[in-house]
Amino acid sequence: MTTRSETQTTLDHLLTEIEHRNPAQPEFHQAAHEVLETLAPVIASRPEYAEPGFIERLVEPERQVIFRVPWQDDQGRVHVNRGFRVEFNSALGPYKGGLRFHPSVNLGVIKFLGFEQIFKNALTGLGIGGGKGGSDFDPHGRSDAEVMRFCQSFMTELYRHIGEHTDVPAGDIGVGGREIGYLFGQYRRITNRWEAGVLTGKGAGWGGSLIRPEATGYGNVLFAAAMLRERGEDLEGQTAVVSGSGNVAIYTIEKLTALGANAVTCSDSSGYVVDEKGIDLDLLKQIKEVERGRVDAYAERRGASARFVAGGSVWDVPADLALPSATQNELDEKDAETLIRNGVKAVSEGANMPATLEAVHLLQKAGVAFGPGKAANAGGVAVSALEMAQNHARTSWTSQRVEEELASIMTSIHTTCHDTAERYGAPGDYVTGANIAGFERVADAMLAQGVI
Ligand code: NDP
Ligand code: 2IT
Repeated sequence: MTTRSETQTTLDHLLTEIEHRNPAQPEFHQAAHEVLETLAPVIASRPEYAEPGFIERLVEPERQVIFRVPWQDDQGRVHVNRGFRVEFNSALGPYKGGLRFHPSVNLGVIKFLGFEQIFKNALTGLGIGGGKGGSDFDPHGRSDAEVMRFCQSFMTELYRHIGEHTDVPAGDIGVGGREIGYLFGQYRRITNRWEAGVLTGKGAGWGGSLIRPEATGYGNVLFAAAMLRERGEDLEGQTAVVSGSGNVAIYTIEKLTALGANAVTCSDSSGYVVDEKGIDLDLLKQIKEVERGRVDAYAERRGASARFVAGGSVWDVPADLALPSATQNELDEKDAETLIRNGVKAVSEGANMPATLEAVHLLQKAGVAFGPGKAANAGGVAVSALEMAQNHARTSWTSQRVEEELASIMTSIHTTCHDTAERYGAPGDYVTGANIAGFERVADAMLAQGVI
């Protein structure tokens, strides 16, 4: 039996090798680091996990597809973007994970997201493997017709790699209901199949699940509430800062408000809004979901309670809770220090890897309850898996049923992370709990299925 410290040394060597073999992929290195720095106790406890080559298989995607996406804008000019799909691990089920359309997308970003997705999906307890995809296409300022032509071109290549039993994409940054509609239409046209389960996040009238749009945000608030309950508190009367103003942020604010908290901020890449009275969701939804506008328009139309701060950090706003819901590395060490100074009690990640490694360490050291994204934001992919189940049975569930299932999955993820952390000598450390619990489920399936 190897000791924990010998195991950690092996893992540290492996991390160096990962950096060498995957140059210029800092986000992937960071995600691998965050997981591997917590696994020593579990790997040291089972010789099979420590077998040479085992962790090496876990950090190497099963398949990576990169393709050209040419499309024409409304003026007839040709643009060439790059498309990606990283099929990381299918030991537990078909690859499952979103598509991101954002100019910052590159292979390293998609690999970090795919790697996170393996453990997140395992934590849901459902039969889904891990994958992620997207493009460096920027949908901001593009007409519906341009977005449609882009989606059609993207799917004209992607269709051959996906399928309800193979790989099931969904939305992420820049990909919502509109894009899933165009992507589904082109898949159906090319394949001549009504294969509802090939994509999730579809419209409720044509195979989508009720509560899928709300699921990530609602789930994150339920996770934050569970962490607070552990400390003898609840959401009632707590002030919350939320970043982002897209799908995850909007439904995070909605659930916080419904459970009695006061969500006072939202943001986008132009800056942030503080609204002392609490964010007015009807106005935010009108600006973001209908008009596809910017958050400064919210402050302009809301009146005296709200102000817009161009640039700056939303984490400067004092609050009991912080729910980062925009993008990776949006909350750094300095932001963590500010949050701690302002007495934050819990930070729960709606986005994927929004807190840097240094920020996570600081928050945990200060005794702040920290919910890592792979646990806290798993409600979205969990309801995607419920959408697949409904598609398979050719049925649709009521919103009440989906919401009850979501609540029970989030409670179970919280309990699993909490209890696993305790079992491995790290009480209250949800990062360790999530990583080990997700790892155990995937690793056992990989071991049972042989060296492939
Ligand atoms: P949306 O595209 O709906 O919204 C993204 C929001 O984040 C926008 O307000 C956007 O502002 C802001 N944002 C994005 N990139 C940046 C950036 N580089 N700098 C500053 N602001 C930025 O995406 P989602 O709400 O779906 O996703 C948000 C996060 O949640 C992502 O990390 C995603 O991976 C994660 N997530 C999403 C799930 C889902 O079901 N959708 C499930 C689990 C996690 P702007 O418009 O100015 O770019
Ligand atoms: O990061 C994520 O979990 C998502 N973007 C949702 C993935 C999904 O397949 O619903």
